[in-house]
Amino acid sequence: MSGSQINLEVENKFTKATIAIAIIAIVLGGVFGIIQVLTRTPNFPKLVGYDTYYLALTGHGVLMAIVFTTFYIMGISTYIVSRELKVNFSPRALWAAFALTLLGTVLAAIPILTGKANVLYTFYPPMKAHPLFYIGAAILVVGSWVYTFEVFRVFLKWRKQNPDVKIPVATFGILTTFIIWIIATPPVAVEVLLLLVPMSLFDVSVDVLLARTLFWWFGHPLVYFWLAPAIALWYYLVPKTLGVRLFSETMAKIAFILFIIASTPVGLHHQFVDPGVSPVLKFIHTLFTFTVATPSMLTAFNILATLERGGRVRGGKGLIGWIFKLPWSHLAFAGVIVPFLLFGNGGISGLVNASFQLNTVVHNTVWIVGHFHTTVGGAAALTFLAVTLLLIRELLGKELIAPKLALAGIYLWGIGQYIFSIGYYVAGVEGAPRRTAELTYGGMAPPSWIPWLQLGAIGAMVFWIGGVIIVAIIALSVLAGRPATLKPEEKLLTFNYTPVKNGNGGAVLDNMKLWVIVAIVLVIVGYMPPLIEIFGRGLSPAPPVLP
Ligand code: HAS
Repeated sequence: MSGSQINLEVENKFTKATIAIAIIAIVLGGVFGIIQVLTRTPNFPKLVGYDTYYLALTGHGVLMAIVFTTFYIMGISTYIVSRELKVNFSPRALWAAFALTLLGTVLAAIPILTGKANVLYTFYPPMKAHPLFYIGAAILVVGSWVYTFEVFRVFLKWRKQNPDVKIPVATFGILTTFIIWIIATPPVAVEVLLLLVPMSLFDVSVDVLLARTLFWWFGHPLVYFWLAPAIALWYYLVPKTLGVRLFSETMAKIAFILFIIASTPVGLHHQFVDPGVSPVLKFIHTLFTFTVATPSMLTAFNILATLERGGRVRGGKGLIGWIFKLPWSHLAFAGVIVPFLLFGNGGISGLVNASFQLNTVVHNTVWIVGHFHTTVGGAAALTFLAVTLLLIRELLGKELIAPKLALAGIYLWGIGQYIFSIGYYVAGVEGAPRRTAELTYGGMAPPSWIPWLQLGAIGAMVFWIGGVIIVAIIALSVLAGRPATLKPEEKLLTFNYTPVKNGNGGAVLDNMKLWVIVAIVLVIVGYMPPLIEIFGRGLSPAPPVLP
């Protein structure tokens, strides 16, 4: 059905089910998170032994970076696209995607939780996990593909009925998310199915450089799979909570287009220190990396300009007076602005990572951990949790049991992550490694690391408490929240879109086929040379080892 009003019963059920799984994942992942940060911090309580540390680290990475994000993004995408386009999703496709993604998650979780997959979320060979881990991961990806094609089908159906109507910005962001996903995931499926499943089942040796290159072909665009839905929510909610228009919808769409075309041919920036890939190719990926940083900076400008517009309509004067007029105590506003500010931190540290020379200083240090907790753990995860708080009222029809405490949780998360990242940035530059249970090296490590690692741990505890508060309020409001009485102006997540005809310039921006073709060409430019180099030299497979 499509048209002015559609029945959203199936879509709403799917959104509730997927976000419920996502919240369970972040709770489990959060338990692992606090265990690992306390255990690894010098002079802090060692909660677990080394083996369990790597079980927790694998569980934390997989549950947070893959399970929480994938389920949440499928849920919120369905909510947004069905409302903006007023086209129903196929119940069969939605529930098939849900079942496959959940099956894959459970199959991968069994070896993780039983300590038979301590390979971390990047599962680099030659370390090998139980076959179920890889088979589960592959099924999860297939489930997400089923969902991806359903999003495309809904969009194409809408496009056929509305050939010259502008694509609404939030839906444009969701399309961006899944175009990136469908371009980036085939290589990791090849790595898992053709290299890692045979390795785990039959001890087949694997060329490590080939496996890592296929993984990072997927691994960096993965971050924009996480980021694009969060940015789509920022573009929608920031102007909505301020009662103004987004500074520039055109700029927003250009940002999403740059994400589509430049987010994949960058993965070698995770392999700057890998031998076997020529510096020229690494440099080309660096150029693409700085290209894909541009849409985030466009987003920074677009959101900041919208904030200034919102502050000035509230009487803000002078260069910075408008900042103090913004509704900082408004839950929805805080829920998108704190992640945005965290992304200011995480994005800039990403540019350091991407700088070839600087990367040799920060690679495999806790600097990287500071970077990705303020990006996926800040920009994306906190946006998703904050929007979940809003959905309690607007989708479940229940009041939050303690909205002011939820607001405090959002700020605690933001402040804690800043403290965490600063501690880890400094310790990282001094050389403190990531992914290690032990950091003092039996007293031989530089003592200067210790206070910064401890500052990081204090920050982690602060943002962990913020997360516990937010998730507790979500759970208790679902269970015991009073029926919500929402005034029309309080309903923010309506995603009501009034069709607007496209002008010529707009039609180019909305030409998704063009951007997909450009993206695929750039992926070929970015990845054929390294693959030719790897295969041209001849593979050097390494026998698998247990972690
Ligand atoms: Fe990254 C490693 C480079 C963005 C996540 N990244 C990771 C890993 C994860 C991750 C999970 O070049 C670890 C993977 C592993 O386990 O090994 N990353 C970048 C670059 C960007 C970037 C250039 N990363 C992200 C996002 C993520 C994410 C987004 C998740 C959602 N990253 C790297 C590199 C590595 C890496 C290397 C490998 C390092 C190594 O050696 O292992 C860019 O897209 C960032 C662009 C963003 C900006 C900021 C825009 C600012 C905004 C807000 C402004 C706010 C203002 C107000 C102005 C340029 C939108 C206040 C301002 C303040 C400053 C407070």
